[in-house]
Amino acid sequence: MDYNFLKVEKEGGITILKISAPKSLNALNSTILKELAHFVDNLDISTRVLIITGDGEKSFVAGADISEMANLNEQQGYEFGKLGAQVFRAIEVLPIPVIAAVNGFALGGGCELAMACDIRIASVKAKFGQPEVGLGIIPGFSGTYRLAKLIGQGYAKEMIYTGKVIRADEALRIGLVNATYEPEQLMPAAMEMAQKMLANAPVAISLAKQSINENYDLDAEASLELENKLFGKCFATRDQKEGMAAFLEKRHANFTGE
Ligand code: CO8
Repeated sequence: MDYNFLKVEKEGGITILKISAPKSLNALNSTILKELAHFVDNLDISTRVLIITGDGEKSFVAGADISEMANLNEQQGYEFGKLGAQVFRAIEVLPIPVIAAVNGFALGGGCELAMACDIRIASVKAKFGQPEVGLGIIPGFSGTYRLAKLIGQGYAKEMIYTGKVIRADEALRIGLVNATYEPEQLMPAAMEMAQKMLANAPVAISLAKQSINENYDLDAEASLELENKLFGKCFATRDQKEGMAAFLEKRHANFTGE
């Protein structure tokens, strides 16, 4: 499929996805959401780390497309929200690490997209917010769920009720992003992080991701049992034998993802 709003680049095992709708600061309309869904469903299996960023210098994603939402009725609003939530969930459960390199505005659905990624790093020029209540709606692409989990209910409620837009240094302080960089250093930093991941065993990373993601919604007993099961699974992989043999033989491991 040819994409009108996505730009895809590959560098070894790293795929870089740019959301590109320059006329609306990369706001997400339903066509972009469908392109994203197609991209995620058909992600090339040689991709071992995905980096998502916004095209241009100003914006990561400035939210869902307000012009498309303006005249929706209740059922259409439900369906639009569901489309976004399903795409973001598909990103969240990809069996590979996904890094959001937030290069500018990450508002509304943009902040929600970043939160569906495993890790967020940001340009010092990035701005974050959930301004939906100022438009008469709530965060509808799973923002009420993920923001509260990521930064705690107190600050999530403050951000959502006030709709305030925060700078990257504040996002760093509250744990919404892991690190901030000068704009020109953002993509190199994302690539460097991805390269470090590439050096490790892919199945182990995927199982660790599954364990962290699924543990979130379980009680302590179920959570520890899940981790235990996934830990056991690692021992069925060639990479576990290779990783431990390499350590014992004092050499670098050669992981194959088996
Ligand atoms: N939707 C549509 N168009 C947008 C959006 C958007 N979210 N954001 C920016 N644009 C457009 C502007 O309308 C403008 O278009 P034009 O040139 O034709 O007038 C163009 O992009 C450039 O924007 P500005 O001129 O406003 O640029 P500024 O630098 O002055 O301001 C801002 C940048 C601060 C980002 C400003 O554009 C802004 O406030 N945008 C809206 C941000 C926002 O409110 N986002 C949240 C949207 S709601 C949402 O995401 C809900 C998700 C859940 C949906 C659930 C569905 C039921």
